[in-house]
Amino acid sequence: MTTLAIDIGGTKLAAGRVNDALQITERREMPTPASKTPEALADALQQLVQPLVSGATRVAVASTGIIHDGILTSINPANLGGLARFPLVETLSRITALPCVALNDAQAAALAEYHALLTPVPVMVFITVSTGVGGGIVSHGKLLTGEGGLAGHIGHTLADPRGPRCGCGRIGCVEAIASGRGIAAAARGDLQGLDAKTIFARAQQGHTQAVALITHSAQTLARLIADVKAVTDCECVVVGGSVGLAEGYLAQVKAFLAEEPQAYQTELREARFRHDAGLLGAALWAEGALS
Ligand code: ADP
Ligand code: BMX
Ligand code: ZN
Repeated sequence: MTTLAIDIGGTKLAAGRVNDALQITERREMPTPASKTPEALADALQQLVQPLVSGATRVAVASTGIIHDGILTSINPANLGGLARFPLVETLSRITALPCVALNDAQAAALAEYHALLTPVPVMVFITVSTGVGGGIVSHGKLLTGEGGLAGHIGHTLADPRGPRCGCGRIGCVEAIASGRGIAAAARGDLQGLDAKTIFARAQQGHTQAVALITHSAQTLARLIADVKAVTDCECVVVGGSVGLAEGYLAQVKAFLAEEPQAYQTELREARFRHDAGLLGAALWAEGALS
């Protein structure tokens, strides 16, 4: 059976064909449209999946946003070009004429990473540091989605009451500081207007402000992880997303977490499936939901 898996992020759209051995046989990527209109996203998805759809028997979507009853509702619309609501399952069923399931991107990645653990643990938490900061919790083999799909949205917990306003409406969320968008928004002077990827490159060259912005992100993430440990008593936290997987980032997070009291320590790992965790998690979810 071939699953057409799709990952909708705030910066990029990815899609691939996933076989029964959970291998991605073909993979495509394109930028997420920076448009408020649902039509722009539907058009982009059509272009993305059209070369992959033949021979697939089902569609599985991992998407940024709260996913409930097949509908995407942004908690932070700024991360999705201002798009607040999108009929995800209806749109992809129409485009592909296949049965379709959808879940949040970080929840999907959590499922895949849990599946990849060599030794199962009672509680594992996945965190993506990407356009936003997302999370997924697996407890005793079960992914927590919540009744309305909100479970795991730990990027919207408080990092700093004097921090910037988050696109979700709260002040000082972890996401507003630690995410790729948060890093870029805090940049001043010669770094203003640059994206997080470029700011990481400047930090590698020793740019003082760039180094400080990344350090602030890593410290904020370490504090979040200590909070997550206190809430879930997880055995490990797996980190993904392009910021989370950037060279040297997790080492900094580890160093900041080591400064916290012993009770808040937990094992930190990079996502084994790297940038494909969302695609593979969606395919796994489809196995349970559609077979
Ligand atoms: P999405 O949020 O669409 O899932 P990513 O996981 O690629 O996508 O995260 C996008 C964010 O990561 C952007 O803020 C981008 O600037 C940043 N980014 C992309 N590549 C890198 C990199 N190599 N190093 C650091 N940051 C990166
Ligand atoms: C935001 C929120 C989450 C998502 C997280 C990471 C929106 C549109 N998204 O907190 O649902 O899991 O970003 O998303 O409200 P990504 O785009 O960085 O992968
Ligand atoms: Zn927020």
